[in-house]
Amino acid sequence: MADLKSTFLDVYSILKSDLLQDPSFEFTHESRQWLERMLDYNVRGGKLNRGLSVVDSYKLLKQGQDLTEKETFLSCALGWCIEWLQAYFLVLDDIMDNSVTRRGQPCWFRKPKVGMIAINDGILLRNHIHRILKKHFREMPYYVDLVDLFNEVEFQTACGQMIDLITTFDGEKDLSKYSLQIHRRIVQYKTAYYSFYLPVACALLMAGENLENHTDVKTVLIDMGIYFQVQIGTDIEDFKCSWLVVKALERCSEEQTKILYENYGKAEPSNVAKVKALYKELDLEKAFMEYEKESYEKLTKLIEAHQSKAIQAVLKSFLAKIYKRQK
Ligand code: DMA
Ligand code: MG
Ligand code: MG
Ligand code: MG
Repeated sequence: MADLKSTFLDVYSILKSDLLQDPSFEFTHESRQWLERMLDYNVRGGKLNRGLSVVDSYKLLKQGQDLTEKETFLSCALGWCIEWLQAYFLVLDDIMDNSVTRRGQPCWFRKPKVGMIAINDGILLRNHIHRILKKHFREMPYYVDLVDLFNEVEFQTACGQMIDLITTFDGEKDLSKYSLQIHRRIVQYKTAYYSFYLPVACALLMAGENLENHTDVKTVLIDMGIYFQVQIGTDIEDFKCSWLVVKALERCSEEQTKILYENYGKAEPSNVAKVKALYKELDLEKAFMEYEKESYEKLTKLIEAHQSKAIQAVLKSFLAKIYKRQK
């Protein structure tokens, strides 16, 4: 595993150096320096789970056969395209959410001399995905499908961001429009497509599969993405339509509903503390554990019904990773 990660990082260096020498632009020392710093900060700095899972999934599809050097390089490059996609969305998301930190560091737009230049950096990150695909995959029979896949998933993610943003800040704070259904829709579009479906879809294309024959795989992965997304973080302060708040709304008495309406979405620690105390009173932790157990069992059944053992292995490895992460 440590070995895979170092191979993966080596591929990053190659992709970065390609982009820093892109012949379509006349780089100066300054522009090259800016780009390198921007990429190292926003792309390389993540946990890399999504990117690495392309390589893992591709290996599982090859059923233990050793990957050639080229296959390793290409699967890492696709993994990096997902990391680039995520970096692009996060750089812009932090501006829109007015966030302060990301991965324990200041958000990119908060860095001195960056500010709103971060918007253009986001656009550049988006363009890099297609430059990487063109450079390394243009000759592959699955190139068109790959480009289409990235475009589709980007569109779905941007739509997820839209419904997240308009649900959260529609002029006023209105808890009455929050429901489990809206929560699921937001999470499905905003994160499940790019985090769960995209890595496996990339691996399937590399393995020569037609994605149209794998809609069942997509369904399971999107379900997984939805089931295991319970956001805690600063959801209370940010007035997010989270699983916890919709569950709380379901269980609240009239009195408790009043407390929730009065305190949800406020940054004051005393307001946040009241919401947390209410969650405790409503025993939401137990409700979540039950929900997690049920969804785990449901997903396991779905996976075991799949006709291909190799694909079962890919899906099970995803499930195992996510299930552990929540513990
Ligand atoms: C981030 O969503 C969205 C994408 C598409 C990467 P978010 O604002 O809920 O997440 P975070 O809490 O990480 O900013
Ligand atoms: Mg955010
Ligand atoms: Mg956001
Ligand atoms: Mg969040």
